[in-house]
Amino acid sequence: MKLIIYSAICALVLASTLATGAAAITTNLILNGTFDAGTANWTVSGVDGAGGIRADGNPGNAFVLNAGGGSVDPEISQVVGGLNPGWVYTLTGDFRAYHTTRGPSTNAFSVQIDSTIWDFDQPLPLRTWGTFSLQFTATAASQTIRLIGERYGSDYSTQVDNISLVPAVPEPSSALALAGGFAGLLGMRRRRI
Ligand SMILES: [Ca+2]
Ligand SMILES: [Ca+2]
Repeated sequence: MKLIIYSAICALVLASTLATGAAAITTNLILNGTFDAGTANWTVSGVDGAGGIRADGNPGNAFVLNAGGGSVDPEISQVVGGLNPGWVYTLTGDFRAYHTTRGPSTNAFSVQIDSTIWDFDQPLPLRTWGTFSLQFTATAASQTIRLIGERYGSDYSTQVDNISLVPAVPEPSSALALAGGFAGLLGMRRRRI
């Protein structure tokens, strides 16, 4: 009887773990993170005519954060809903130094979530795609994600694509490792009886 209960608990934990892992790769809380729909769902601020949507993304459309290098930094932002306060989330995206006359440079690109800022160095060399990634703990059900270029008075434009925001739960590989662990425990339990 004990073995049956133990097995049932293992099965429940395993099913729950696998379900959570699967959700991690399917639910992107950012809308139009690929820019396939142009600037839909995004608010654009401080971007000049040398910036905006371009078709040479990774792939398809992507957004170029460009301004004149002055005090107003070019940015796009999106208010993300559906967050669970207290949960940890992972924000990722592709980015690269875009214009040929300047950069790549350090601290030329930032992500700001409400009042917290993460600075990133542009990938080397020029026009090589890289990935930025950060984790944060949600403090409200809805928060504002801002992607900002030409930071701190610089004139180093950045192109962004494939923006994703998902809960930072175990990846499917971790879930499978856990499944292996549970199976091993079950086997040990059986041998002892
Ligand atoms: Ca794209
Ligand atoms: Ca510029």
